Order: sequence, then C-alpha cells, then structure tokens
Amino acid sequence: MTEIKPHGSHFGSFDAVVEGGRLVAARPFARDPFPGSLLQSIPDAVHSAARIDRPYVRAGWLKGGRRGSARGGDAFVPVSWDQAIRLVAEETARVRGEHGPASILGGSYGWSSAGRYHHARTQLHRFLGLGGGFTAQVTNYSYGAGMTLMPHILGTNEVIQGPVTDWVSIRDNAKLMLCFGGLPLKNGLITSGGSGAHEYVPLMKAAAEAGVRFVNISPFRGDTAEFMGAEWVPIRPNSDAAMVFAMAHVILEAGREDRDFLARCAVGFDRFSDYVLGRADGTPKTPEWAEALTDVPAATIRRLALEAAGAPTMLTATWSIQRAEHGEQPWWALVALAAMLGGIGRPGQGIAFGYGSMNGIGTPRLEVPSVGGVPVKNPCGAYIPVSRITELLERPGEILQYNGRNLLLPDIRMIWWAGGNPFHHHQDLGRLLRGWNRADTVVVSEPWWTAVARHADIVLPATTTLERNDIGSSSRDRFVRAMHQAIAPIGQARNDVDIFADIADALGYRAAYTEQRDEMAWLQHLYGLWRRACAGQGIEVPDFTTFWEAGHVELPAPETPYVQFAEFRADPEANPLNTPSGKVEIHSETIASFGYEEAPGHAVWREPREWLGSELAQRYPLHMLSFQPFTRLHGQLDVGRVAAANRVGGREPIHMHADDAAARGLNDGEVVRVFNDRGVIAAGLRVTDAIRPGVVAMATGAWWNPARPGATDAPCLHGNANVLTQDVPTSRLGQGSAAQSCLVQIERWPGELPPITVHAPPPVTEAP
Ligand SMILES: Nc1nc2c(c(=O)[nH]1)N[C@H]1C(S)=C(S)[C@@H](COP(=O)(O)OP(=O)(O)OC[C@H]3O[C@@H](n4cnc5c(=O)[nH]c(N)nc54)[C@H](O)[C@@H]3O)O[C@H]1N2
Ligand SMILES: Nc1nc2c(c(=O)[nH]1)N[C@H]1C(S)=C(S)[C@@H](COP(=O)(O)OP(=O)(O)OC[C@H]3O[C@@H](n4cnc5c(=O)[nH]c(N)nc54)[C@H](O)[C@@H]3O)O[C@H]1N2
Ligand SMILES: [Mo]
Repeated sequence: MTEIKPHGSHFGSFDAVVEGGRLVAARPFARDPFPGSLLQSIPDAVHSAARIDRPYVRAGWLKGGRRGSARGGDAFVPVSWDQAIRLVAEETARVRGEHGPASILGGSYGWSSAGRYHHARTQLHRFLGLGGGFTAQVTNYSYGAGMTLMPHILGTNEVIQGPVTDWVSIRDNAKLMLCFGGLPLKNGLITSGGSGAHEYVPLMKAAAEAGVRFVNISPFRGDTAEFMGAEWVPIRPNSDAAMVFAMAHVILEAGREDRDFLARCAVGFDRFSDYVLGRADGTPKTPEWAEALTDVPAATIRRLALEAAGAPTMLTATWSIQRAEHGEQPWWALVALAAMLGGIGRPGQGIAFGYGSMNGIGTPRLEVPSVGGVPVKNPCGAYIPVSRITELLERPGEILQYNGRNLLLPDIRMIWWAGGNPFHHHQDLGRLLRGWNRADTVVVSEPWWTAVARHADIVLPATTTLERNDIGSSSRDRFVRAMHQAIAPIGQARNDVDIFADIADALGYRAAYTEQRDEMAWLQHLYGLWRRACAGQGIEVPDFTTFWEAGHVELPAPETPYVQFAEFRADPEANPLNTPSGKVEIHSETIASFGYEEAPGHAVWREPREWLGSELAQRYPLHMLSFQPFTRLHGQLDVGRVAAANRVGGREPIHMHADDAAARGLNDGEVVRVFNDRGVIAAGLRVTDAIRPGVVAMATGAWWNPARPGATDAPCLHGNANVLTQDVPTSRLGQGSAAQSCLVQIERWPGELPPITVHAPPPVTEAP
C-alpha cells in the first residue's frame, strides 16, 4: 500500500511516498517551479546505515574520563533510554550545582530541521533556559560580521535578511547589477524553515530577459548561471574592498557622485572621500592601486564604475564575501559606494546582500511573520559570538572584545548540542577538538553518526522530521507547510522534545517545559498564534484543521514590488534610519569609538593574514574557497545519492584551474593531497577553466573522517575543508567566521588511500 503525506524540509517541500513503513520517495511539491535535486537524497538519509539506532555512552566516559580526555577514538557502549536520561540528568545537575549555568555551553548552533516546533536547537534552548540557563551563541556563521556591522551603518539587518528590494523591482528598473560573489543558483536550493516554492530561478531569468546586465565579480565563473549572460570579472579572493574603493575613486574623479543623496541621507562622506583620494593616508585608491591587489585590470574597474554611475544600478554581494578576515570592510565599502551612486531607496537600485545566498531573498512576499517556534528565555546572560567557540574553550576567564564590549569567557564544563554540527561548521577542526576535549562532558542528540555525535560522551538518537508531525515555515516563503508524520521512528530514536521532557522530569520541571501540551496541541497553539498575527495584518488564513488537511497555506503575493528604504529616501527627517544620525553612516562615530585598529570609523583596506598577497603564499600558493555544496545542506544529506554521485575517487571534489593542475602534473579525476600547516585532507581533483588560476574551491560538508579517529592531527580521508581553514575572527568588531581566508598547497596523494568509514556507525563495545 502506498501512502502520500505532505511534508517539508530546508531543501524544499515534498510529498512523502511511503510503502511498507519505508519512505521510498520525496516527490516535489506541485507548486514548486524549481524543486532542485536534493529531495532525491532524503529517503537515503532517513534509512541510512549511519542512523543512530539507540542511546550510547563513550566507553572512556563511563570509566570516569572527563576533563582532558580524548574524544572520537573510543568505542561506544549501548545503554537503555532510562540509563541515558538518568546519566544526563545527574551530570546536568552536578555541573549546574558545582559550576553554575554559564559552565554549560548550550548555544548549539546549527540548522536543525525545517519544522518549527521540533526545531532541536530551539527546544534545547528552552530546556536549558528553564533549568537555569546556559552560555549562548549570538550571531551566525552565515553573516555574523555583516549583521554586527549593518545596524551601526544602516540601522537594520533587513538589508541582509530581507525584505530587500525585490526581483520584480530590479527587473523593471535596473539596467546593471554588480554581483560580488555572483548569484550562485545552488544556494537557492535552500530556505531555512523550508521552501514551498523556489521562485528565484524564474525571477532571475525574468530580470536577465528584461535586459538587466549582470556582472559576476568572483573567482568562480560558475557563480552565475549561463542564462544570466553575465560578464565574468575573476577577482582575487578577499580583495573586493580594494575594487570598491577604486570604483569610488573613479566616480569622485569624474565628479559623478550623487551630492544630493549624500547631503540629505548620509553622514561621514568627507572622511571617506579623503581616504579614497589618499588625503588621509597618502595612498590614493586608484584603479591601478586596486589592480595590484585584485588582479582586476584598472580599465575594467574604471569602465564598471562609470557604467554604474550612468545607469540605474543594483549592487549586491553574497554573504560569503564577509566570511573572511576583515569581512566587514567590503560590505561597508559597498554601502558607501551605493550612497555615492544615490540609488538607495529607488526602485531596483541601491544595495542588498544575499540575492545569491538563499532562496527567498528578493522574492516578492507580504511581510507577515513565519510560524514561530516554542518560546525561550535564558536567565544566564553569558554568550559568545558564535564562531568564537574554540577561543571560548581555550581561554576561560579571559576577555573577548566584541562590538565595543568586553565579554568574560566562562569556564565550560559541559557541552550540549542538538541540531548542529560544530565539526561541520567550525574552522580548524583539529584545534576545535583540542579545545572540546577540555570539557567534562559532551551530550549530543542527533539522528545520524555525524562528527559531532562521534565526538560526544552521551549520544541520544533523535528522530528525523519524517518520524513526527510539524509545521514548516519561513519568513521568506509564501507557503506554510504541514509536515505529517510519514513513518514510525527508526530504531529507538525519539523526538528531541520528548527526550528533553524526560530529562526535565528527572530534574523536576517537566510541566514548565511541556506546558502540558503534546505534539498536536503545540502545533495548534503555534499555528493559532500565527493565525492571529496574520489577522492583525488583515490577512485571513484558514483554521488549523483546514490547514492540516490541505497540507499547506499559500499567502497572497503582494500587488506592488517592494523597494527597501523608499520612505527614508523620500523624507529622511520624517523616516530616519535606526542609526545614531538617522542616516546612512559612511563614517560611524560609534565604531570609531571602539578603538579597533583593524576596523576604524569607515571602510578601509586591510590586508588579511592569509591571501594571495601574503608572504605565506610562497609556501601555500593556492587560495582555497570553501563554498556551500550543491549536493547537500552543509553536512546534511552527505549520506544521500546526490552527494555520492558527485564524489571523485570517492572523495569530495576540489576545483582547480587547468594551468595550476598542469604546473603540478595533476590530472582531472585523481585524488590529491590538500594541505597547509593546520592539516591534510584528501580530495578528488576537478580540472576546469571556470575558476581563476591560483584559486581552488571545494564545497563544505563532507563528513570529517580523520584517518585515526580521535586524533587532532590526522589527515581527513574524505575531504572536509574545515580541517584546513583558519580559525581567526573577521575582526573584533564582528567576530565573525573567516572561513574564506585560507591558503593551501596541493600535490598528488602519495601511496594508498584507505576508504572513508564515517558513513557507517563507529565501533560499539560492551559495558566496561
Ligand atoms: N569552511 C566553511 N565552513 C562553513 C561555512 C563556509 O562557507 N565555509 N559556512 C558556515 C555556515 S554559513 C553555516 S550556516 C554552518 C552550518 O553548520 P550546521 O548548521 O551546524 O550544519 P548542518 O550540517 O546543517 O548541521 C545540522 C545538524 O543537525 C542535525 N539534525 C537535523 N535534524 C535534527 C533533529 O531533528 N534533531 C537533532 N537533534 N538533530 C538534527 C543534522 O543531522 C546535522 O548534523 O557551516 C558554516 N561552516
Ligand atoms: N545547496 C546549498 N545551498 C545553501 C547552503 C547549502 O549548504 N547548500 N547553505 C545555506 C547557508 S547556511 C548560507 S549562509 C548560504 C551562504 O551563501 P553564500 O555565503 O553566498 O555562499 P557560498 O557558496 O559560500 O559563496 C558564494 C560564492 O562566493 C564566492 N566567493 C568566495 N569568496 C569570495 C571573495 O573573496 N570574493 C568574491 N568576489 N567572491 C567570493 C565563491 O565563489 C562562492 O561560490 O547558502 C545557503 N544555501
Ligand atoms: Mo549559513
């Protein structure tokens, strides 16, 4: 018998096709114009051999191995659920009692699943918060530097997260769109919370067909689709700010800046222009100056600057540009350039970030909130900017400077993760593991034996979304999706909420945690709150039962295109920005007052430590970009067929220019050794002319497979880029991840290469 159930995921909405209790297919939602391929991997992942079948405890931990013991190498001991719950409850009570709530790192960064109620990270926060609190993680890996900067200079993060000036407005009004980092189609496969419809492809196509000219300023030609007909400007990584300053220089020399906009709507332009013209530091930021840094010919920079000054232009950058050392600077420079061009607040012009970073940025949609998750309060005030996790573990009791504040780093005794994978997302994994091993106890709930589960002490098997009921919803998508349970839990897997409820019970606060609602009662409650919020905005949506039976709600599309900052531009006195001056801060007194040399009061050029212009490039002459995978969502779906079909020699592919391959005597399809002072990984070589020489690129997300499990310096046999990436912050201002600032060398893999092992469970043993 075949059953069909509506369902959703970050990778797209689908109909779950179930036969004999197994998910056999994930059929694209009928309303999705561009469902993408990732859905094909869902059945593989749900029924993968890498599912965690029952609770486990690390053998060494059971023998008393706490602070300082090596993780990732021991076998796991199977335990009952009762035993697991008791061990976790006792250890939580001990750590809270002896060391206080801040000694529990519960930030648990990660994407979890699309369903809003069962969202594991939110549920963990609720559970830990009600129990006294935890050390939290603020900002994100996606645009952590940018989201710290933008409130200072534009008064909002909507310029990153949306709503931004939409594609219809761009189509109808722009003539030129300069895309730093391009508009990679692969990134639009994803929407956090689930996409009902991937509308970005038809929207982009329509803009190209309407005559908008696109320029892909990126080391990788593949960052714009063929159908965009884009000009490719193969810039050096981490040098975008220099190109933007030079464009500003050209515009100033030609007297083409929009004096009216600058006078009415911006502050600090004079200081910026002094810097660009070299009055401040003796270095005019000419196109020739920038050519030496960016490898973009001065003539190209001049031409693009004058073209932008002469036609309605939209500026954009991907989020990746700021995921680099000094990543705040290219974004701030672009805001300054947009102010000089004067298009901010005009239809189809101005600036916004991320049109190429995720489905839904720029999709026309009414501004109603998404269905919310469970409420969370954290009575403990301790936090770190998310990507400073290794520093947190390395230097307890010390100060971390961040955005004008001095944060005291707590002494972490217990690490708890649900719905994220730091051994996917963080940089310099060997160093992370050395810090991680300082904790007394690590608790992880996961459906799969991912690297974070393998490096835990207590492993709690979680269900996937297919094994429970939920609601998928995103503020960037017009569809709210019912996610019906399609199959029974696999093995002994349990829902995160039920696990937390039982631990809360052992600790005496079950009722506070559950509010005495079961799954369906919570779904009705959360939906009801959302329905009321919609009604408040004059939008009628059906009641819960109707929604649940229909499988989705579709919100109406807006009648007029959205233009960000339009009211501000029309009357900046009446509609000021939420900045100290109420205007665009090309110079920020606030940021200047922090006194950070690397991030002063306006955008500046600062050389990263690791890039093609640094001395280290003599030993490691290739700049390695680690971009988002078109075959996965981060580490999720790595066990699926789409990722498998893309491996080269069984390893994650790395893209290299033909000249660089020839210079090393390397051939397409062979396995190579990618290395720097931080580590070694295996990768499958893809030789191409779509990447500029001197740059190599590989996707993130291949599950970490150290050749010696538990070692912090073993080669990764699979090709996890984060073994090699650098763990430095963007700056003290943003303290964001700087994953893109990374140099490597590449040679043929010497000798035999063992197979990857991490798609199967780790060794299991009997109780000691
Ligand atoms: N080098 C480099 N590194 C990067 C980046 C880069 O560009 N370059 N990008 C960064 C970015 S932008 C991001 S957002 C991060 C992403 O980092 P993460 O969000 O940590 O990556 P995911 O693999 O999505 O991790 C989610 C985990 O949750 C688990 N999970 C899914 N559903 C459930 C559930 O219901 N319950 C529980 N308990 N677990 C569940 C999944 O199995 C998965 O292991 O990576 C960052 N890392
Ligand atoms: N399929 C798929 N889509 C995803 C995700 C996924 O895992 N899989 N993850 C989602 C998440 S969490 C996020 S945050 C977004 C991230 O969205 P982005 O950060 O925009 O994505 P990336 O793929 O890291 O980078 C986009 C492009 O930037 C270029 N680039 C890198 N460094 C530089 C530079 O210094 N200068 C210039 N000019 N270009 C550069 C690279 O060639 C790369 O292809 O993607 C989302 N979309
Ligand atoms: Mo992200």
